[in-house]
Amino acid sequence: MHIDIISTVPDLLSSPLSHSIMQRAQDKGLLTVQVHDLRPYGLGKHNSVDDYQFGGGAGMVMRCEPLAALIDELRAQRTYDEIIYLTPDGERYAQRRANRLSLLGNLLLICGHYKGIDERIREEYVTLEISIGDYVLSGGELAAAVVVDSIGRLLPGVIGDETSALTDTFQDDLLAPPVYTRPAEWRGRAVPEILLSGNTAAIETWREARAEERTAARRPDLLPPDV
Ligand code: 6GU
Repeated sequence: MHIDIISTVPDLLSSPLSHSIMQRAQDKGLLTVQVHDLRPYGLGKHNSVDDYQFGGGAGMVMRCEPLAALIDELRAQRTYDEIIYLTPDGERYAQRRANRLSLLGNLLLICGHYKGIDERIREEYVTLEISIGDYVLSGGELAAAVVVDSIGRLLPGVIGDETSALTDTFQDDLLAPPVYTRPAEWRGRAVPEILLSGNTAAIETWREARAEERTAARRPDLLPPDV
């Protein structure tokens, strides 16, 4: 998979994408991520990428021309399966979307700043708009890092234990059950005995029950409606 990211603050993206699992995905050649600085495409001697909004109101809007110039340049090199704009008024991001995106080949992510990007860029180029939750970030970069991480770890071969991504919280609309490692007793707290029993069927039943219990307590919205 190849992911291009357009940003006015590319530095914000370098650190999260160059650690542990993201780095492993890239080292193994399973994922390539390229961050493209929008600033050189800005207008005038200050390379301006934003302007006041028509109709008045606080906050600047990112102009069409710099974005269009960079997007056109990138599209001349690749065909994108999705052109994604990260925005708090986008579709709420969840595991289902991460799963689907992880099956694609080329993605282009656009990070906005200020009041966002001119609506006409969304109409002209964007095929998918994503929000990572109901709160406002100062720019799309952290959201883009979230999206890239959530996709990257799903690519076959990225995570060592192939089954581990499948048992994640949310992967079957349930929160994950509690997990334990050594020592078997710590500060008077014992690990649930069943986990030491070696009875894999009983352990699986126990984990399912704990997952359902935890989901009912913390995220009842994830459970199917009562009939
Ligand atoms: Cl994708 N962008 C910004 N700026 N804020 C957000 C967001 C995205 N998702 C939630 N809040």
